[in-house]
This record gives sequence, structure tokens and C-alpha cells, in this order.
Amino acid sequence: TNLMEHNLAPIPELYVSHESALKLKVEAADLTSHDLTPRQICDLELLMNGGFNPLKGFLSEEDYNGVVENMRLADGQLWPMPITLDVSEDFAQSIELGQDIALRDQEGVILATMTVTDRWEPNKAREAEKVFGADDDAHPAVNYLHNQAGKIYLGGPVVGIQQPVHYDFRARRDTPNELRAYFRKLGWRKIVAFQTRNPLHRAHQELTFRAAKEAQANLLIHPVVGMTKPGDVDHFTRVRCYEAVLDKYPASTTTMSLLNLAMRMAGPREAVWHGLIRANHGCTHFIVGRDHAGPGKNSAGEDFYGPYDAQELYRANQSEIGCEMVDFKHMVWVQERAQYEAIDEIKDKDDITILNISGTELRRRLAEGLEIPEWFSFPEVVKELRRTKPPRAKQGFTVFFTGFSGSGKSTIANALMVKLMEQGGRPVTLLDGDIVRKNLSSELGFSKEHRDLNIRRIGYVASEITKNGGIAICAPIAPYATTRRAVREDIEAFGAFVEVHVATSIEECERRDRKGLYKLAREGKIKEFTGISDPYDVPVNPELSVETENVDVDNCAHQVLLKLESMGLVKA
Ligand code: PPS
Repeated sequence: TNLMEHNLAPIPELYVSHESALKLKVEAADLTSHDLTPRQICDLELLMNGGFNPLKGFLSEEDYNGVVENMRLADGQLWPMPITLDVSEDFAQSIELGQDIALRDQEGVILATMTVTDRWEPNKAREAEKVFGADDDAHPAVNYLHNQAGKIYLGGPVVGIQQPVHYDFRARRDTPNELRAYFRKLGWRKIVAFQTRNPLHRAHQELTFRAAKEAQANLLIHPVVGMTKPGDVDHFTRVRCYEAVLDKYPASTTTMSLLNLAMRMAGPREAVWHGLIRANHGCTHFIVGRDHAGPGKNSAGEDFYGPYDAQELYRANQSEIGCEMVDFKHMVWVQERAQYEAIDEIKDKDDITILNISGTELRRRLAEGLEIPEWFSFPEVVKELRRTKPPRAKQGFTVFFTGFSGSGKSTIANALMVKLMEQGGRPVTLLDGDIVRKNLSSELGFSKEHRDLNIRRIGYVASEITKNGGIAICAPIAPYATTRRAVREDIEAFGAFVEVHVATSIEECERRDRKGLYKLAREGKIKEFTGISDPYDVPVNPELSVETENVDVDNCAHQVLLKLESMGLVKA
């Protein structure tokens, strides 16, 4: 890169002037509204503030096809990620092409208007294959695509009225143009950005130091606070951790800013996307590590991408990205020399002791309240993490029973509740199928839609209980695997989700017929009866499966308790 040409002039934004915004906001109140999802709000913010420059709105069909097929907009410009406005079929049908719609946040505030120029039903399987590398729901973005995103995409230019409001860490949030102005003011000509969705430990600090030195650049720590991988440490905790580490950097050459990006965990394509976003934020260099924005394992237990695929794709597109890659050296602690070194640069591997704590090992140590050594992290960071994540035996969790009607879910759940109350320490709530249908879901029937709604409500309450350190025991039929997975994700943000399949066969349930419902279902007097005239997806990987034929209730409940002990959720 020719740095003399490094251009920190403002980039285009999609906002109208303050005066026009006031007027437009009033006019927009009469338009058909779309309530944005959390991910769409993140996307819209970066569209409006120029973070997604050169995009001028949500992708048109032609742009979308180009992006999916070969990472290019219709005009040939590099853009690797579909930024699409997904909506329901009903909403899509309610509008006409050429119409303006209002885009509202979750409180109903109008953030922008969009002229709908395109409306189409995407081939989601194709998008999954091309963009994320596999049509496999184990990939968080593929799961989102199939199970959360609407069926229809709308495209068209956006007119920005106001930024989404953030009440947290306000001083740490900057638009691309604010960062550009800051760099201009400080006279920074070279800036290397560090993307992260994890707390920073010593190895990260070492590698960012080295990257800055190598590029002879200033450092921008640019963590994502929008949406990251389900199960990540929440951004409030992370930002407190970053602030604690920031003291260890030279203030005159390092700064930190929060990026409200919704990540897709798309590995190679994501790295290219991140680079473009950082170029828009005025950066000249970008750190790409091993397995950048990796989504974890696929459903066959293998990695979605090779560890250096992201670096390769980035390198191939570097000149167009406009932000030079600094590749991440995997840093390890060399005990004898008491310092971090890049693993590929160590010559005397056989004579020294290399120490490393993986993310999984760190989570285990936090969960079990074990020691985390000072060579690995900073005491201030560990303290913050422990504050958010007490050891597992003190955290909330959810036990989610699923199985046919009459399989024994409620009875086992009741027995488990009593056993947990005998132990004491945490409040226990039982969300039994029948109790929930009475108190939360009295208006619902047994269609797929209503069952899903019922389960999502249970999941919501259980996630709140889990978040607040209690134990939630749920015992619905929950026949649909995708819904159970969605509930799992909601809950795993706050604590463990223990799925217990009460595996009583349908024949046995019907033979027992404790409520006489199977008889009625056979006679057609109850429609859509699970196992008789309605589907049940057998859990594929439940934490536990219990047989109830020839096993008494106490023993079944005890099996669950043993499972909870083995997971460290209750003290042995
Ligand atoms: S679901 O699918 O998870 O929302 O079902 P759930 O809320 O657990 O409700 C299940 C109880 O409702 C009774 N019932 C039916 N079950 C299945 N299908 C149909 N059509 C139906 N109609 C009524 C049944 O007694 C279930 O009781 P449990 O507690 O499972 O034995």
C-alpha cells in the first residue's frame, strides 16, 4: 500500500441532514413499517454510517446473486457478504415494488426509510453452500438463514434518519467518519486493526504489540459488540475486560472502539468483509489470525474451514480490500524464557516447555473455579470473567424434558425438583406442560405454530430464570428439533441447557394411556396428536436419554441428578 495516498477524508453516509430527518420522520410515520430484527439493526447501522460502504442499502436481487456466486456486486466491486432484508411472506405480499417503507427498531423508533426496488425468494440452500461453505445447520449463520430469517428478501436504497441508540459505553462507539477524524487529528497514518469477539489475554496483547511493530503502525482494538457467536462472553463483560487491558498499552499509539457488527462466522468471506469494514473505518492494516471468524465444528464434527483459508482468501483480494493483512502468528508461552513466542519461530522446541490454554480449557477452569495462571491472563481480566461466570455449581441452568404425552416427563420432573430442593442453594421452578398451558399459553392449541409459540415462551421464562441464577425444569412435549435448538441457544447464553429425552415408546405411552387421550386420538376426537397424527422429532444428541419401561421414577430422576453432577451443575 502506498501510504502517502492513505485517504482519511470522510466516506459517504446514508443519512439525510438533520433538518430533513425531522421532516422525513414525520412523513415516514404514515408508511408501511417493518420492525427490524436485532441483526438487521446492526446491518442497518453499518449501512447508514458507511461501515458497509459502497453499499447504499439492502442488496438488490442482482447484487445478491453476484455476492453469493462470486463475491461481487453487479457493478463488479468486491463484496463478500449478503446484506439482505429478510421478511415474512405476508409482509412481502403487503407491499408493492417502488413503495417506500419505514424501518423501525424494536421500540418502534423509525431509523430509516427504504424504497423497495426488489423482492424475491432466495435459494437459501445455495446461499448456505456458497457463502458459508456448507448447507449445514451446525453453522450459526446457516441455522439463522433457515430457522430465523424470513422467507423473502427485499432490496433497495436506504435513507438514514437516525442512528440506533446505544446507552452502554457511549464514549467508546465511533462511526467510520468519527474514527477517521480521530486518526487525522492525531496524525496517525498507519493503523492496524484488531478484530475480536473474545476477552483479551496476554497472548492477544503480545500479538497486537507485534503486529503494530511489524506494520510500524498505531493500534486500533476494534472488538465486535453487535452479535457474535452464540455462547460467547457477553459484550458488557468483554468491554470491561478490554478496558482493564487498555492500561497495558501505550496510550499514545493505541485506541479502542466498539463495532456494532452482526458477525456471521463465515471464516474466509468474513475476513474479507472485516477488512473492507476496517478500511472504511480508516485503517490501513488488519490482523487475520488462525481460523479467523471460525464457526466451530460442522455436524460431522469437522472444521468448516481450514485454519488458514481466511488468510488465503484475504491475500488474494488484498489490493481491492484496501487494508493490508498482518497475519497472526500463533503465540505460545515459553516457560524457560518466561515470554510469548510465535510457534512457527521457535527453533528449540525439544528443549523447552511450551504452555498454552485453549478457549475450551479456559471455560472449564472458570466453570470449575480453578486457577488461571498469570502467564495466561491479567488478574483484572480474570476477576471480571469470574464475576460474570461464577463456577458452574453456582450458576443457573435449565433441565428440558422432552417426550411423548404420557411418557413420564412430569412425574420425573417433579421428582427431580424435590431432589434439587432437598439440596438447596438455588430456587427451582417447574414449568410443566400442563401448568404452562394454563398460565402462559391458555389461548394456544396444538398446530405447529402454536406449539412453537408455547415452547418459545417456556424457553423465554427458563432463560430468565437461568440468567438470574435459578434452576428451571421444563417438561413439555416439544416435538420440533429446530424449536428445541432455538430454546437451547436462548438459554446457553446464560447457563447450561440439559436436554433429557424421556424415551418411552409411543406404543408404551398408548398402552398406559394415563389420561385416556390416546384412545380419543385414535378415534379422531383429538386432532394433531403427537405420535399418532402429528410428528415428533426424536432428539439426536440429548444430554441424557432415560428409559422408563421397567425403571421406577425415583431412579429416572436420580439418573438426571447424576448427569447434573457429572456436568458440575450440582455438587456431588
Ligand atoms: S407442546 O407440543 O410441547 O406444545 O405440547 P405441551 O404443551 O407439552 O402439551 C402437551 C399436553 O397437552 C395434551 N394434549 C396434546 N398433546 C399432544 N398433541 C395434542 N394434539 C394434544 N392435545 C392435548 C397432552 O395431555 C399433553 O400432556 P403431557 O403432559 O405431555 O402428558
